Amino acid sequence: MITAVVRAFRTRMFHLRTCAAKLRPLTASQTVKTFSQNRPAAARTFGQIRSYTAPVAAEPFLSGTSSNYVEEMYYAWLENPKSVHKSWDIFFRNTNAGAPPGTAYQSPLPLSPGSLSALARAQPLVEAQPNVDKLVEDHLAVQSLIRAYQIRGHHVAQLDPLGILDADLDSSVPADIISSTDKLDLAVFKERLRMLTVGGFYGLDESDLDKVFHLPTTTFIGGQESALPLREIIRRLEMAYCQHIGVEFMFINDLEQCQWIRQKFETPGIMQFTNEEKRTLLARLVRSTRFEEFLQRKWSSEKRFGLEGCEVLIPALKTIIDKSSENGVDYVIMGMPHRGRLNVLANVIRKELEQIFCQFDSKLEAADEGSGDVKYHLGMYHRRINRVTDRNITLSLVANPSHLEAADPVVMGKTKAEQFYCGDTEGKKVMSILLHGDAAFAGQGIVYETFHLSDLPSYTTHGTVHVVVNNQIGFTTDPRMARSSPYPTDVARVVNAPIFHVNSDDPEAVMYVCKVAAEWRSTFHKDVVVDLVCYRRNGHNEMDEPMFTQPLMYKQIRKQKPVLQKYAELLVSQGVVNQPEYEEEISKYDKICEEAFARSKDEKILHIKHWLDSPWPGFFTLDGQPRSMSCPSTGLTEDILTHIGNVASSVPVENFTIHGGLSRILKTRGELVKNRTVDWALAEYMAFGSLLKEGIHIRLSGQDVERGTFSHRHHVLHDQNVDKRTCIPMNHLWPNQAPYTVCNSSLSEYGVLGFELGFAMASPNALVLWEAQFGDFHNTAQCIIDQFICPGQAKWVRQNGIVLLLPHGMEGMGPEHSSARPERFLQMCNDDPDVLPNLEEANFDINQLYDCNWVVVNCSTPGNFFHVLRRQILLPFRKPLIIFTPKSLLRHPEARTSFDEMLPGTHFQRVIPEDGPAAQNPEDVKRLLLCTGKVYYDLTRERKARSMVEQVAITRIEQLSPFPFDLLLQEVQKYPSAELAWCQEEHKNQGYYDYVKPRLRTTMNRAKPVWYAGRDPAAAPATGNKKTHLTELQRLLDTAFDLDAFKKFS
Ligand SMILES: Cc1ncc(C[n+]2csc(CCOP(=O)(O)OP(=O)(O)O)c2C)c(N)n1
Repeated sequence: MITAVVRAFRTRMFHLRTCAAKLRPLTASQTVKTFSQNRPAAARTFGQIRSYTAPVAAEPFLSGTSSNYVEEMYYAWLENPKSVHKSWDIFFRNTNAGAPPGTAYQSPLPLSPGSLSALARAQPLVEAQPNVDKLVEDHLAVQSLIRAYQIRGHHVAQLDPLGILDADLDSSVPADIISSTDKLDLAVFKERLRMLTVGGFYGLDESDLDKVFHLPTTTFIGGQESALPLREIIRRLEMAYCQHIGVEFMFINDLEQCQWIRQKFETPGIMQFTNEEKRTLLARLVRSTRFEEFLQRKWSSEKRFGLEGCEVLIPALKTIIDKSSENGVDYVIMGMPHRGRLNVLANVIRKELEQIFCQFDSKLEAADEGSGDVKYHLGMYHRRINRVTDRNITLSLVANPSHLEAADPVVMGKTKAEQFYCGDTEGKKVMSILLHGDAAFAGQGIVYETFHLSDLPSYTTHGTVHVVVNNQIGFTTDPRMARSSPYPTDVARVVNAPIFHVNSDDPEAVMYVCKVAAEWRSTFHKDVVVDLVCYRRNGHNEMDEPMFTQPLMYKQIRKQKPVLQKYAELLVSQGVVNQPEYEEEISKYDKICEEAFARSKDEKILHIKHWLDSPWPGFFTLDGQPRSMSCPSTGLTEDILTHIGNVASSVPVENFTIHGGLSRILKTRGELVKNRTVDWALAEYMAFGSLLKEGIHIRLSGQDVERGTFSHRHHVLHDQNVDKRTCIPMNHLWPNQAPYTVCNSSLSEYGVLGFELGFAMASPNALVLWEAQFGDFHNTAQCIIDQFICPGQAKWVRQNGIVLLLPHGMEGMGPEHSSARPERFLQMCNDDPDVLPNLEEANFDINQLYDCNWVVVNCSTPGNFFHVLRRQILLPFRKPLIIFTPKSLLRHPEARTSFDEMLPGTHFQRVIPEDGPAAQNPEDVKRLLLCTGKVYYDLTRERKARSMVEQVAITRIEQLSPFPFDLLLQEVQKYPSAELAWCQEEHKNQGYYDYVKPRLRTTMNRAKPVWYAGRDPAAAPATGNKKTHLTELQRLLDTAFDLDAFKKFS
């Protein structure tokens, strides 16, 4: 049946096309060319419009979008002949009646506005010979015109409150829309209309302005009407797209989403506010404005990065939150830069004002350890009732460094985690809002990386609302020097996020846009951008003189009436509030500030802890201390080890065909388990699997982590016969285990590491690991390492237990694929190289861990890797853990650990002492070689080859930082006659030497020199030449075992 209808329709459409094929076509050149006239910014006037009348028979009339239009009409006509314009009705009737091509059309009647009813009286004249060409062209022109506004209307919207800059950095008016800068200047408007219509772009003429045109289904400007006179069509398009809101959305390749947006902005009268809403908006503006004024009055010489010029940000955020709360969200996680941050804390998050004010008192002593941070970087967590919706809402502002946009992925990661832990799989309860500056949004690559996480299954937070405080300046730099894209927001287009530009001096337009943005997010669960085009009333900070660099802009700003004043005047003129009510609102808030200020003077101490963005209830004692200062054994029972090993070497689902090569790998694993040993992959499996049993969620993310860059892991099995069928055996270990997430990430380090750090923030009861691909690729995430991981606790009190797995090793693979740059991590450790800690202290090792900023290890055995992963969770506090992981050791036959070293009672070994013949007769040992990681295997092989097992002892430092002073002191004392040498495969200015040497000297009270056996200093981390690599290796081994090597220096 359906097929028959479709066939009939196709035949009819073919006939329609044939009828229309004789009509004069719109040419390709007409559609492709851009008709822009460049004009100075201040004068968007009407330029010469090119006329397109030359007939070119380049394409049949009814192809492409033109035919879509006719088809659309035809469908509508089939459903209801009255729903289309009379002329189309006639056309389709004539066509169906078999009228020959070129004769089916009849011109529409010219109508003046208000005479729509005349249309209904039009009669079909099958036998008449209408001006078919013109009619069809006119309809298509009107459709194109509507589309042109939808696509390009934002280019002429009045977005700059100062009226001097174009938000899109382009002063030209697109030639296919009618708009003028000054909507009130009717003369200008008419002139533009005349130029565009009369013989202009659309080939319409003035008489067409009063003709009625059927509206396509791709517009909502008609409201209840399905047809409008052209003049009214243009007016409504101007109202929808060229006022104070610029809607950029036509790049979105989803019809439903485009329709949704059109409906939100085109429907006549849709932007309505009740008096109550207007009064709330005014009150919020009062708070926002008076807060900055209060700070300015009290601390006129303090930097606060005030919001003046974008005070509307506060009601904007509150509207987004209100609307989202109404739609079911009860947790909002926010990230933002410096600008307006204190105001957001005070008026959006509702941090107690006295807590904010006392941050301005530099004499207050900090109660917490660490260096703290400036007041406009601190985070915050607050739960309260949303007054508009009467629902509970939790707001969290993530602490951030000065590095603009660096917090973006962190916020996303934290949001993802919060969603994960409350089972919010669609982002209906937890959402994120990210604030940006215009210069930073356009300039910082992390913005792009973060956008690219937004729709990936293991990273999506189901839509972020981005708000750009677009004050049209970045410090002193003009946007024309700061970006190559028209808007600072263009980066969002890559993920099909709609972008709503809005003039921030029109608070109601801002509120409307924010409401739509929140609705978009809750409807489609995708990102959306609100671009608040505003200005910055002061310099970059309150001390800065902006007139040095932006004299004209700032002359204009001096004249600019503050938005609060403008809006108050508007509401007074509308009778929504009266002047005394407005003044009362102001004095009420001023009083609140004054009272809080008085209370802030009573504060004796500054508690950074009050500024935590992610409290971990129950993990610490009530006063924030660890519940113990010890760590239980990290070993496991034989049963558990065997069970995990068996699952790791099998396929735990039925009818699942794995690759033959993988079968062999699993078989080898099975044999290892039978032999009660583990290799690297199995050790990791055992650590993860056992923690999952204990209810610890594990998330491993990074490039190609599912298989493992070196093809050793294979945590996700792929059915060789069924597309996309996978199995994660780790999730089949125990009946009530915690979930295991393993996810290949996008090819990003900065974004993904930031994301995982944010994920790890949310809960202490999860092991979150990020694995770098290998070598020094992690350095593109350096900002996350330097700004968050290394100093995070010191700056913001928040602990974080993220684990970085950094494949490292000099194996002749060239400069970038070799070194994970241990020197960088070690150089940032906070332990003092020159001071020997009190080694007698109880729980010395745990205290050391508690005091450090992060833990750096390089394990030489799979067993130790297993223990350190488990220790990470069994410790009563959280520290970032940096692990240099091996490459060749993954398959090295000697890099195996027996179950015996993983049983209950066993621990992570910070140092693995020599246990061979040298250790039996330590007095005879001539040299104690200290090393870390894989070089140990080269050294033992060489020592054996040289038969020096009694003369040379080799001890491994597995935990580099905090430095195991206690264990090394024992080692050094054990070999009284031995020279001490540090051996590493890295170059001398890299690796561990500079870190280890002073600490070893301190350990033995500088009694002996610490010699060096390793590669010479170098600029690059490794040679790209395999032979050179081997020569260098042999040279360092020669030095390590030449007992005369250091004589010349002593
Ligand atoms: C990554 C980074 N580079 C440079 C700076 C120094 N800096 C601080 S604010 C600023 C200008 C930011 O402009 P914009 O993003 O437009 O925000 P606005 O200050 O205008 O609100 C710059 C360059 C920084 N904080 N972070």
